[in-house]
Amino acid sequence: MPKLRLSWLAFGVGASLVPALAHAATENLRSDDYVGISFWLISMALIASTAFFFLETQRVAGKWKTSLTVSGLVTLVAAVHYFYMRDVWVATGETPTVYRYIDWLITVPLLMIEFYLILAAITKVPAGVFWRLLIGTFVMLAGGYVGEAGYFAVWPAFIVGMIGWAYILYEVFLGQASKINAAEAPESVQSAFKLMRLIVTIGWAIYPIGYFVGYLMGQDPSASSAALNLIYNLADVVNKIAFGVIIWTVATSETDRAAAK
Ligand SMILES: *C/C=C(C)/C=C/C=C(C)/C=C/C1=C(C)CCCC1(C)C
Repeated sequence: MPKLRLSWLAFGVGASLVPALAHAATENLRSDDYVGISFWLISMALIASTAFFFLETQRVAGKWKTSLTVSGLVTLVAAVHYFYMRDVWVATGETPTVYRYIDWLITVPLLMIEFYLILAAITKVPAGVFWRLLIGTFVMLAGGYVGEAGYFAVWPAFIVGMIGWAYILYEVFLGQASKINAAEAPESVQSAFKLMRLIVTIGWAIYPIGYFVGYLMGQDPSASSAALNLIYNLADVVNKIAFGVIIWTVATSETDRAAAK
C-alpha cells in the first residue's frame, strides 16, 4: 500500500523537523507576554493537528485521504512559520509580517485545493473554478501585504484586499462553485460544503478585522500590533485547525456510512 507508506513518510519528515525548530528561540518567553504565549500554544496545537490528520488518513476511504493529507500540510506549513513568528515576536516585540504572508501564500492556496477536493468528491468540477478562487486569493493577499509591509497606503491596500476576498465570496455563493453543490450529494458532504462557506465568510472575516484593528483605527502601531497578532492567531486556529477537523468529521462519517452499507 504505497499511499499508506507515503503518509508515514510525510509524518516522519514533519516530526523530525519539530525538535530542531522548537528550540530555535533565542529569548525566553515572558509570563506576561500573551501574544508570545499564543504563538507558543498555537505552534503546539498545529503540530499535534498535523500528526493527527496524517495518521487519520489510514482510517478513511480512498477519496478522502488526499483531503486529510492537505489538511495536515496546511497545519505543518503553518507550524513551521509559527516557530519563526514566535521568535521574531519574543525577541523584538514586532509583527512578523513577512513570515505571516509567506505562510498565507502557501496555506491559503492549499485551503483552496481542499475546497476544490470537497467539490470534486461530489461531482465533476471545471478547473476554472479553482483558478478563479486562486486569483481572488492572490489579489487579497497582495493587497494586504503591500499595506502591512509599508509599500502602500494602508487604506487603499485594504480595499484591494477586500475586493479579492469579495470575489472569492461571489464565486462560492453565486458563481459556478455554488451551483456545483448538487442535491444528489450525501447530506454530510452538503453540510460540509455549507460549513466551508461559513469558514470562508465568518472565519476569514477575522483577518480583515485584525488588519482594521491593527492599522486603520489610528492608534500607535506598536500598541495595536499586540491586538493584530492575537486576532490573526485566533483566526488561524479557526481556519486551519477547525477547518481540518470539519474535513475529518465528514471523511470519517462518510467512510463509516459506506462501510455500514
Ligand atoms: C491560514 C490562513 C488563512 C486562511 C488566511 C486568510 C487570510 C485572509 C482571509 C486575509 C484577508 C485580508 C483582507 C480580506 C483584506 C486585506 C487584509 C487581509 C489580507 C488581512
